[in-house]
Amino acid sequence: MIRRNLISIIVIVSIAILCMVGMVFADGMNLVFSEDFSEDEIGAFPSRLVVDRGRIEYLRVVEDSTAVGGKALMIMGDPETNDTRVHVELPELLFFPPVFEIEFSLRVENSDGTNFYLNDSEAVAFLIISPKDGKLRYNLKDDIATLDSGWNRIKLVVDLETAKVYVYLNNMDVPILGPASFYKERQCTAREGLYLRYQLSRGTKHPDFEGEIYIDDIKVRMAGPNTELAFSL
Ligand SMILES: [Ca+2]
Repeated sequence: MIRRNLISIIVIVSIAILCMVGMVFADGMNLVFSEDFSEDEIGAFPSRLVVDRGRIEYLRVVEDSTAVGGKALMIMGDPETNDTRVHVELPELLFFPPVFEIEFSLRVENSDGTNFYLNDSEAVAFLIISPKDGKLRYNLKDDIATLDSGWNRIKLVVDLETAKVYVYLNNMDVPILGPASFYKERQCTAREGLYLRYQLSRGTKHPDFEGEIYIDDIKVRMAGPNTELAFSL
């Protein structure tokens, strides 16, 4: 009787473990970073992003009833400094998977001098996305889509192994671009220290740039069986 109970327990525990493993690997992508600024103080710097260069008047969390959780990150071009910059560090993993997704919401009031960069630890740019005159421009060359005047959802699917990227805008089923090459056909050799940078240029070089954008609901997902494990270490 005891033995039969023991076997039952082992079977139940095994099924439970298999179910959990199945959930983790269901779509092969694990959420490793999520930020909607709802925990941040209004009028403060974003607490979980890294502010490289920015004054609080031009870079801060603001109240926004149309944003997820009622708050968003405002970034504006600063007439006194050449760049307002903030970045999201991609998690450093022991076994960095080759494919990852970055998703965020974007609302553009004025796109002057605005670019988003995917950089490595040595500040080499692999990807430059620019909201420009109501369009989305890829790697400073081609306009790939028209932005909505309200919130837009942008997703980048990046494969470091093949050095290719897919860009999605609002419709997450069909990419608007891809597979497309990295900026200047670069390869990504350094997999540690990758980051996505939001940058607005202005300062004395471009005093007429009055860029103003809003960012919200940033999510980073990574593929591969190591992701969950590495994050629990
Ligand atoms: Ca939000």
